[in-house]
Amino acid sequence: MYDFKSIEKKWQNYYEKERPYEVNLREAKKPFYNLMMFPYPSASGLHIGNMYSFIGSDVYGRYMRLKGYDVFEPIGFDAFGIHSENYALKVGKHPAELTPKSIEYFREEQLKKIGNIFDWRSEVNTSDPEYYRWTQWIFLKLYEAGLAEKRESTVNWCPSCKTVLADEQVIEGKCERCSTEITKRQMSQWFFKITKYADRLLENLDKLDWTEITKNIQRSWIGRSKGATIAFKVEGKDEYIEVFTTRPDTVYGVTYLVLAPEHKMTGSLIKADQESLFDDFLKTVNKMDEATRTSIKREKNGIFTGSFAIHPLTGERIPIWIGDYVLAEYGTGAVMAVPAHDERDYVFAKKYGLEVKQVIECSPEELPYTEYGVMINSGPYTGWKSEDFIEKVGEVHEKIRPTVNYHLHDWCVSRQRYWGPPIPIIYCDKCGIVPVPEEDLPVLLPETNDYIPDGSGLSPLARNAEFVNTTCPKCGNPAKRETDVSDNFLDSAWYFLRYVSPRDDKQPYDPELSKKWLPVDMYIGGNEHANLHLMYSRFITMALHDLGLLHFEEPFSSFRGHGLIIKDGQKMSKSKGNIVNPNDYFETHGVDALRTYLMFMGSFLEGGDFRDSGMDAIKRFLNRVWEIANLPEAKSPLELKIKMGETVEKVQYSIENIKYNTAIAAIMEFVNEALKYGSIERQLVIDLAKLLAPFAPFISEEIFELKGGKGGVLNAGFPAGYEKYLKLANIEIPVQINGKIRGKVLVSQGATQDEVLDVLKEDSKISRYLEGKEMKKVIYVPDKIMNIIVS
Ligand code: ANZ
Ligand code: ZN
Repeated sequence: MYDFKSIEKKWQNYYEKERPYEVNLREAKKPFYNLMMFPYPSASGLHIGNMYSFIGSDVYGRYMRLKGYDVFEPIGFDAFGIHSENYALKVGKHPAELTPKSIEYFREEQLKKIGNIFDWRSEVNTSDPEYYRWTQWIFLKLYEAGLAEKRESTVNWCPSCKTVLADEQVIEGKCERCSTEITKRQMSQWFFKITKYADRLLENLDKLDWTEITKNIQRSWIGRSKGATIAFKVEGKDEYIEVFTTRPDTVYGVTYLVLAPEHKMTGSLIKADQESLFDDFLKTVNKMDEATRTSIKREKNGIFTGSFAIHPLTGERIPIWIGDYVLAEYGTGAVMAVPAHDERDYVFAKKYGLEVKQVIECSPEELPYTEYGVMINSGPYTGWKSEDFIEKVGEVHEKIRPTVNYHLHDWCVSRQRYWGPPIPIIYCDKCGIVPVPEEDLPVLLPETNDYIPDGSGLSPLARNAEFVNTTCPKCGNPAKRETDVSDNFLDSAWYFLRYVSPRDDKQPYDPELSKKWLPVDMYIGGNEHANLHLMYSRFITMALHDLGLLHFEEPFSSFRGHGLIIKDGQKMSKSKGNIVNPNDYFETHGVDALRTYLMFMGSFLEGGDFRDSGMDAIKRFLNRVWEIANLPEAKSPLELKIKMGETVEKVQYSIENIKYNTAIAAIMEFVNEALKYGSIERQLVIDLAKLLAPFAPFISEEIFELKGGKGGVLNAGFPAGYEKYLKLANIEIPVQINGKIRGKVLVSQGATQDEVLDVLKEDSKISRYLEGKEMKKVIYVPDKIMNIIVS
């Protein structure tokens, strides 16, 4: 049994003092930037999910270090913003007081203990003025480039967090932070024009080495949809209703139009006798989120406006309806309904007795028939194929215009909160919107006890006269500061740039170092950030690139999204009382066992089920490793070297493909094999320590040292020299001695007679028959059989 407590303590201290894996950022020869998602100091400690992510990322970093790369693995704290602030509010503490304490605990009691090869010199804290000064600087750069704009819009409002949120922060209609149902408000807010980058954000995905699932989440969020805009004239008025459709080939099947209740024309179209009905309708609709409204399953509701439109191709009268399944923010906020070929229109039409007109060939039982097909009842286009019509849609009719639509909206970045970087803008009666001059940055967040959000739609900073009142940098007259702070996700959209030069007070990042280290080589983290942090970071990087401030436009060359942990088959939650606290296991099983178990319990990319029995089994496995390390030293048989050779290959392949569990399984197999012998060669033990080092750093360091290694196991290079045994492992050659088969040897195809002889002499079973004898004759049939006559 190995004494994990004292061993782990010893090596934790060694890492802290000797820092064996620190790299010189300027001089490194083989830079490899290994990034993980820095945590929010927003809870009483890092939870097991954070650890899972950090360890899985560190396994990769350690492996690359073993492979001889200068691995830069920084860490920091996403300490500004609503995450930390909500936690502080919950426990009734000032965020400025609580956050540094949380950071201290995360760093000293957790992150420094888990054995990651963190470079603590690069630690960043987004709430530090030396950091957020540059967050504000980035805001100004975007503003100068016309990518930041203040505008009035319908925005998401969290009644509990008392702030607006970006679309990405509304998950199934609820606040990403506190799970409160969001409502809509009409407010003037700062937006970043991420939609200008929609195409590039989409197209670049094909070039990125990212987990497919993450790319697909982004693809559907960007939601590029090709179709057409068609204008329908309102009967008796000189006004048009525009609709967006992906199926212009069904235009002859339109039997009514549907407007979103929030559509700007509803007021003028609705007939007086329908007005009170409409008001009630609007109230119920406002309570529903997007997903519910458009769900195919839900019953659809609507009201007839009493007005009609004219079909642009047939001249028919088309009733105009208002329906809850049409969204104001998508397309034009109005649809042409084709009940014969669209499911939602079909149920709506059936419910309200509206006409169903078939225009794509199919049998009537198949309605609603939503596939492409041959167009029927479609005037001059009858007989056309849907695809052809869609393809040529720009040419068919002047009232049908080809259009591309995106689901992605501009990023709303204002927050009516205290704990964030004040948006560096000044409002002057004379000069209008005036950006704070760069040399006046940072706009410091004032220290105040008046920081609780009040829900008024203004930040608590608006109550701080000393902060608000300033002078206009342009004309010197009295002026007022913007009082909103920027979104937390802006802080984290550029932190990976800051890591290379975190104390630079002249610029956000050192250009020389950023050239050398960026873009990030490997980023590992949770997929829940696919549309949030990962999308925003890509956008900010592209924008900075376009401004000539970065040499690359994609921040993360490789990204791997990992799975989630469940406990005993169930989702972990406070209410279920099944939360796993990592620090408990540091005491009972050790960090090495926890790390190894987390990586072993399932495929890292898919997640796994945490069971205490599994922890026990891993502890026993590490004890067996320890046993091997303490076996007497002696030459090991060829089989075991071949086994090691195979293990080296499996571990390499598995880690590179983030199949950590199969890497560990291969090491276990080797350990079981090795324990069959009463002794082992020193080199095999050293190589075992190396293979285990990405997963179980401390026991590996100890074994490496025990066998005479110095300066850290990861600095000793990946195990090598097994190719010759592996080559030998390719085919089996039976060995006949004096006419009797005495065994088989493994050789590579095409091995020469001498090579086969060398191998069979190392085989303990066969070599018995040769000992003390003279070889009279050797006949080798290549790749088939070896005949030896001895006397
Ligand atoms: C007529 C039609 C006929 C449609 C048909 C579909 C099938 P995606 O792919 O998501 O872009 N639509 C347009 N704007 C909408 C809105 N604001 N709220 C709800 N639905 C809206 O979907 C585009 C299709 O969704 C459009 O094509 C429109 O219905 C509907 F056989 O137009 B279609
Ligand atoms: Zn909230």
